[in-house]
Amino acid sequence: MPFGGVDYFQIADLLSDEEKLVSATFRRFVDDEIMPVIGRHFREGTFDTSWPRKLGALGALGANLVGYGCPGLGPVAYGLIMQELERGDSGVRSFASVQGALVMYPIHAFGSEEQKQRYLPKMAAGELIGCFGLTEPDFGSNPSGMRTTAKETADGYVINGEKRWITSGGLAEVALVWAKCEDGAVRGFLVERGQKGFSTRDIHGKFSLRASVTSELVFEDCLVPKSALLPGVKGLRGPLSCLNQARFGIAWGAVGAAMACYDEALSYTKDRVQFAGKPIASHQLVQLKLVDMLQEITKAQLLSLQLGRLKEAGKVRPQQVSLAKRNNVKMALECARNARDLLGANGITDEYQAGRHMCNLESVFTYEGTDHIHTLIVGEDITGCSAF
Ligand code: TGC
Ligand code: FAD
Repeated sequence: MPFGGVDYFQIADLLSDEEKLVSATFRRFVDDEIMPVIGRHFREGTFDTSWPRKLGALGALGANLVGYGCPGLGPVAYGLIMQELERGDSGVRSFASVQGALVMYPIHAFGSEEQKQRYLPKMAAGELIGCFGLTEPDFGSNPSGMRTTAKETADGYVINGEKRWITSGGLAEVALVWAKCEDGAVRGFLVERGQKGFSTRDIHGKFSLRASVTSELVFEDCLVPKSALLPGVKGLRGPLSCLNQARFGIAWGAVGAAMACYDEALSYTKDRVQFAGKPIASHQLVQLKLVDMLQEITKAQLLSLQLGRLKEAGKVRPQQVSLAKRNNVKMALECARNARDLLGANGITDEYQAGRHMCNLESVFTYEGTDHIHTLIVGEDITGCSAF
């Protein structure tokens, strides 16, 4: 059942049969393959390296791209995949987002035919992992200030610089790295693991996204061939257009995490008894929290669906994607915090999901444009005044 039974307004009736089937397929996958092991991976801080191929076999990687081994699904089906994956864990959705929206999409949209043939089929199958290096230690919200450079020589480009907070960095065989060329223009380069002068270091001690690999990428006089350059895009528009794709998936994904928290809180409060032998679900203040969660989830489901239909019709604007990412992530974080509260002390253990989702969503609130940055993107759109 799409929306996993959290469908107060029969929104599933607005989906096509194909969209319902895709949703059900990934619901089963998450129940069978993610839920039994995610608690352990989160606790141990490990990413399950069997996931990429399993996700690839089901068509989750670059699901909305056409050709080169990609399934060519519509945006709503793609969004439903992200929703189901993030119902499992934001780290699993992050892996799929980065692979599909941040690495495969730009290769598909801006790559040479040779690059498409070389990378896309293997990436779609989950046989080759990619990462996206935009953020630097001193340039997160403002990537235009990046210090990583690419200098053209007779043999290719020499890249120098450092990227930080890069999802899948330590796993990736290919890194899409954004660097400034001598003319000041930002360009994308596909740098393969093993290239001299390129190394990665994983970041440890995370409270959040513990079942996802997050790394630094270091480039020290790293010479890449001319064929490593993404030929089809120049300027910050390149990486920012990838972010539109990934933010769209996050807007859907966050609703999945919220639904998992609501489901868990609803069933817990019906079982947990306090005062006069009554379940805590019978108290008005508890019902208020449950109803607030359901109400906000329902609004976010409708927002994502209309965002998907606009994308399908080729009418979606980046600012609309920003509004949806901002609303849905904030909503999911609030749901996770409320669910954690309703679980009492049990909510702080990893025997339950709410605490894990709550910690994960703190990253989702920050990455792919912080809540503030999306506020300012929409603020500029409606007022015409830039407030960055
Ligand atoms: P600005 O001067 O506004 O624009 C520069 C050029 O880019 C174009 N542009 C866009 N193009 C496509 N899509 C968009 N959303 C675009 N926004 C702007 C713009 O038209 C212009 O093009 P041109 O041809 O005229 O040069 O740029 P700015 O430097 O003022 O920056 C604007 C700002 C602050 C909104 C942008 O820098 C921003 O979005 N910052 C947030 C950074 C961010 O989100 N980083 C995410 C890193 S990746 C990540 O977090 C992965 S997490 C793992 C996972 O997804 O699961
Ligand atoms: P900063 O930009 O320093 O922001 C700190 C605070 O200042 C925030 O509250 C922010 O909203 C606020 N702020 C900044 N500027 C303004 C302003 N003008 N007005 C108002 N408030 C402002 N990046 C990648 O390139 N690839 C990845 O794969 C990737 N994966 C990530 C995975 C994880 C788990 C995390 C946590 C991050 C990842 N990132 C990745 C980086 C992410 O995109 C950045 O963390 C994010 O863009 C914010 O940058 P920052 O952390 O430097 O924060």
